[in-house]
Amino acid sequence: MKKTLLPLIIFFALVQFSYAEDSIVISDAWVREVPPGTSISAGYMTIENKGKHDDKLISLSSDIAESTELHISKVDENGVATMEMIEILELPEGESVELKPGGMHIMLIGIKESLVGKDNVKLKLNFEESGDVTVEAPVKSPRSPAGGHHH
Ligand SMILES: [Cu+2]
Repeated sequence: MKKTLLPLIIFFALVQFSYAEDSIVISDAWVREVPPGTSISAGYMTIENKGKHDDKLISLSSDIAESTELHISKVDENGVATMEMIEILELPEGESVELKPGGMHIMLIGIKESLVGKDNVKLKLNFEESGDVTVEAPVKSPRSPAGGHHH
């Protein structure tokens, strides 16, 4: 019994390591270009948990904004578009979550510098299990006003 214990510990240490490396996969990230002087914008992406554990997105930050929150756009019973803050986003094993215009989004509040002419915005996502994941999200100006983010 004693002899088998050490290899077992090494095995679990390796599993833990590889898990932390690539369990969260982020794709299609972008940030909405807004006119200079606009204090808010939004970021979108697909977050996929390819790990072998459930995970949670617990906080967000960006150098260009004073605060960064996860929101979901909703339409209330009077047809008025509103947004709700999501404190913690659950990411069960094998699941993916799409952040897109009209749905869930990363709200950039208190933008410090103009996004016009900027190529990328750095977004840092902090996961309970996987730690920090930094994304370089290209700044895009969507052509279709239907995808607009209303406040
Ligand atoms: Cu919002």
